[in-house]
Amino acid sequence: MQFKTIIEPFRIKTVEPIRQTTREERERLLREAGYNLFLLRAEDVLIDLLTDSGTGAMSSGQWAGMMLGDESYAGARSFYKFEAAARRITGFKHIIPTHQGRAAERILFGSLLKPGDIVPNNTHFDTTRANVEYRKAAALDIPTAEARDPARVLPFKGNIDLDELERTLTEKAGNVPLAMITVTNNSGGGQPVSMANIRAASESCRRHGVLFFLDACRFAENAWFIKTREEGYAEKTPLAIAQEMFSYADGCTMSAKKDGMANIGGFLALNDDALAQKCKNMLILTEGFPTYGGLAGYDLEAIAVGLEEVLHEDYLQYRVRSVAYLGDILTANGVPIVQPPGGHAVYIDARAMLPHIPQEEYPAWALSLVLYLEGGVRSVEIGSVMFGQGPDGSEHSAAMELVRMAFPRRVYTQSHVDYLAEVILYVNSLKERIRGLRIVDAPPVLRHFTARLEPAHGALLLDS
Ligand code: P70
Repeated sequence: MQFKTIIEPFRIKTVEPIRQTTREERERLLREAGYNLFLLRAEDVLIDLLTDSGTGAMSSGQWAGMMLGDESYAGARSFYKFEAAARRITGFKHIIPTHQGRAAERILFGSLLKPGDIVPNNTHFDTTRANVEYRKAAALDIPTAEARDPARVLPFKGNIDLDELERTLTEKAGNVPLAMITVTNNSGGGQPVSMANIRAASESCRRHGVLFFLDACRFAENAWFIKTREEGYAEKTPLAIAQEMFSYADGCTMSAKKDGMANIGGFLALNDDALAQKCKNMLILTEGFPTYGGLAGYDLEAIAVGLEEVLHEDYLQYRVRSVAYLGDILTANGVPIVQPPGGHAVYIDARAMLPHIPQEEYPAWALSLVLYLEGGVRSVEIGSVMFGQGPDGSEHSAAMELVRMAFPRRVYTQSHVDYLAEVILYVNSLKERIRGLRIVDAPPVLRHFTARLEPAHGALLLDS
């Protein structure tokens, strides 16, 4: 290539205005929302990095596909397209559509887990953990030790700790119906898992007769990191790499709202006939008939096209580069982030940035609020509000206090990211004035979505 700039590999055909608010308005809006960014109206947000889930822009190919949607209740043509697209990548025998990832989790865990069981995973994400715990089973996070050090730069910080996995499978034999690996590791910084790690975890599970599943939400980004970081994969296509990743697993859960490039949808895929039958029976009870699983025919079409587009090399190169672009600016200016930048998001290490705020006062939550207050930017806390509550209601500190800025797919341009960097650097310049919060009111599970908080020291940001 003659030129080094990596461009957005698309042009924009439809635009959606975004709205500036004043700082004064945002101060009021935060108060009214109980200091919880989930409770804001989206139109009061300028740049929305709350999640990369379902927030992407669809391509003209996907919109065209939607017009072909077959809305038949049973046996719709759209289902067979969707099934073929998912099977081409995963190779699994049974492809079961669901309305999103957590429905696939609930159905799988509902069919497999009994009270007292243990599910090892590199790191469970919020709904996955909650769905395991809902079955009165234990969600065991066993990332490698390096993953807990945000500043360390390593190629595959998403890896599962293979020794811990082997020990768990040996010591808890009979109580581990399945083990999982989440690609990429969302709670731990969007970090990839190496092919070698997936293969070894799979072998360990096979030896112990335990099912091995991928939580595959961001499989394409993981495949790209394998291509660019793991020896022996540089010449392989993202599709071939993804196929190899799935070949080591017995099944997967998938949220098509991420690397399915769709606004809604997901699937459960697996090889075992009896388990698939059990899952399909559950599906019919709560989601829908197995050829639509709670989705419209046009959703199935959008996912079928999205699963193909997400593996395009120019897209993946742009995707990972645009996240790293923000990460590089922050690193160069001394803002502590999880290193290296992840596939779908940059994560600020709030404990390192705000050492004066104790974990009990939720430093990452406070930082996410100030980013909104100053710049109209919405991010999400991945820290002790999200992960600090045990199934028995007890309070403990999370492993890390992170603010995740997740990039919706194909939505924001480089100047949006330049603005974002400016906001973050400004907030970094007034970090000493940021104060923590306390929870006023929260539900017993998944509290971050609806909890109400208040500043623990009178104000979120002390006057200068
Ligand atoms: C996110 C969303 C969803 C998810 C995931 C992994 C690794 C399963 C699921 C469930 C959730 C979220 C978090 C904060 C704010 C908004 C949304 N992750 N496994 O953004 O999939 O949502 O389709 O049920 O990351 O990371 P689904």
